[in-house]
Amino acid sequence: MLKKALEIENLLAQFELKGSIKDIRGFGSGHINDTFKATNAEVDQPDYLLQRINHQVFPDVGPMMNNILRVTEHLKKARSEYTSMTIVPTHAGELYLKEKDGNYWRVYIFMNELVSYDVVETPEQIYEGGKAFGSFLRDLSDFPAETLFPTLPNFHHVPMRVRNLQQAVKDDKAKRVKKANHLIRFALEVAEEMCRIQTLGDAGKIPLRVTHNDTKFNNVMLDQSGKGRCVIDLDTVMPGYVHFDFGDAVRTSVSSAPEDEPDLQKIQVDLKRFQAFAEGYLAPSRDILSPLELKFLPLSGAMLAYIMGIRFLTDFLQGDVYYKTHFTDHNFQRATAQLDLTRKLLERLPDLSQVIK
Ligand code: GN1
Ligand code: MG
Repeated sequence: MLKKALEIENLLAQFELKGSIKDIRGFGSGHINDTFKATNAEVDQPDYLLQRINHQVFPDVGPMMNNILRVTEHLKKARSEYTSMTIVPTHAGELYLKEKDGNYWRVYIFMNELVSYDVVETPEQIYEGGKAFGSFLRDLSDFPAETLFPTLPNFHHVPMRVRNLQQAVKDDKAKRVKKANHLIRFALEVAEEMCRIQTLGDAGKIPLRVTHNDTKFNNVMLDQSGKGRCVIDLDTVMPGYVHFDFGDAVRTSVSSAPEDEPDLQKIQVDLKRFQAFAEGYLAPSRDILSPLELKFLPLSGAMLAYIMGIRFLTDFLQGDVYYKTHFTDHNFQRATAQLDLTRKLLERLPDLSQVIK
């Protein structure tokens, strides 16, 4: 629920803001946190992004914010062509505010001159976004990954996600298994194939790196000329495999259809889009990746579409308890789209591998 404007103003007054706020409104399309834009009355002072952190999903707000601070500071020092998010502390010097009612809030500087796309439009934008994500990986390759707090342990762990799905099927809490049977069947059919990258990781054959873990395309900001400038939404930055970041960006850029597209005909794997993304991502990062990491990049898009597909499906079966939904069956529609994309990405695997080669 949106708090009354006055309450939000009081809340903002506890942060180190410059100027004075003239307007506050809901912002963005995230599925987890509540986001607002606070506009400054003074033109030469910044606008701000205010977020209420969903602490059901993120129980350890302090360590999470500490990860974000350390990573953004490292990125700013990397002196690359990219910028990074800036946390605005409270007057008490904290990275977030805990209210008496138990809510957690934080503030960032709003990047007015930059834009992001829920559905990315051109190969040039895809290349630029890919390059920004690839640079993120490279610029953090000298950061000690093991010192980051595991904000959401096993976040992209496919075997665990499959077990959660199986449990939700067994419980059938919302009495929706019948409706979703065809999706469950497909999900279990491809489960083994989808576990391959995790198996390599468990065997120590691919390294843990600092990864973003939520590289859907609306988490990269481009400037007015279309150049990639900043990777945002660092809540899930923690140790992971390159495949998590490469795959989530492939999932959200390879087709011109949105994540919850109801018309499956519109979900297509466009090789030109894939190539633009891969070229962008690998330009800054190719040199740090091992042959085995490179070899499994083509499979990673299907893996991330699969992870999202079964997470949406699990949430649907549990009665929509995790993601924000905008209509009845929204999670069902999302799961249907993401599992359809999984199947299509698996069918095109030989072509994707050809592009990476
Ligand atoms: C959630 O915060 P947001 O909306 O970018 C989710 C991601 C999913 C994404 C699907 C913490 O991200 O893992 O990929 O929705 N984040 C969390 O759109 O669960
Ligand atoms: Mg997020």
